[in-house]
Amino acid sequence: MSNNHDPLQPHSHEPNPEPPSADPSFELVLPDGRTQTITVSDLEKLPETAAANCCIVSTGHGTSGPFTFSGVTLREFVQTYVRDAWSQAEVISADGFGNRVFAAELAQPNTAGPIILATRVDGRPLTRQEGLVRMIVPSERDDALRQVKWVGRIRVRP
Ligand SMILES: Nc1nc2c(c(=O)[nH]1)N[C@H]1C(S)=C(S)[C@@H](COP(=O)(O)O)O[C@H]1N2
Ligand SMILES: [Mo]
Repeated sequence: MSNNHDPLQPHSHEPNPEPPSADPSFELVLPDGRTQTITVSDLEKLPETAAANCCIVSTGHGTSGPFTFSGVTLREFVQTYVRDAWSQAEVISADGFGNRVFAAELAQPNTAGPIILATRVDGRPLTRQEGLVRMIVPSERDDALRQVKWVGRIRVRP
């Protein structure tokens, strides 16, 4: 994927199998522009929520799952770190793949399960290759365009 491609715009369905780096830490950009590094152990200090029956539906590559992913909900994560009012979070990987989540989506959790920052799958730690830290959107059933592997930056917009 080219470097000048906007990661939040629609992209090809060709999933990248290789992590862009070895370190699963990511950058949090707060609404006032300050930044902070978030590690896997920071996430593991927050309440853990499981989302069962999650499938990764890849166009042209078949479906994998169902999996039970677990980690902190994106809602609790943002509530822990962000004090200011916010409207949306851009969840972006260093390989140029990303997705936007609106605050309103988190306020009304989908019956399929909440959006989580997954650190575990089926009760064991997620490997870096598998996407650690991976955003999981259980309501997305016909594509995997929101299932962002290797979260590298979460920018929370005012
Ligand atoms: N960072 C990142 N996340 C990504 C992608 C990618 O290329 N990079 N591809 C997406 C697409 S199109 C698919 S189908 C799934 C593939 O997930 P899998 O590798 O677990 O099968 O990851 C999604 N998340
Ligand atoms: Mo895909």
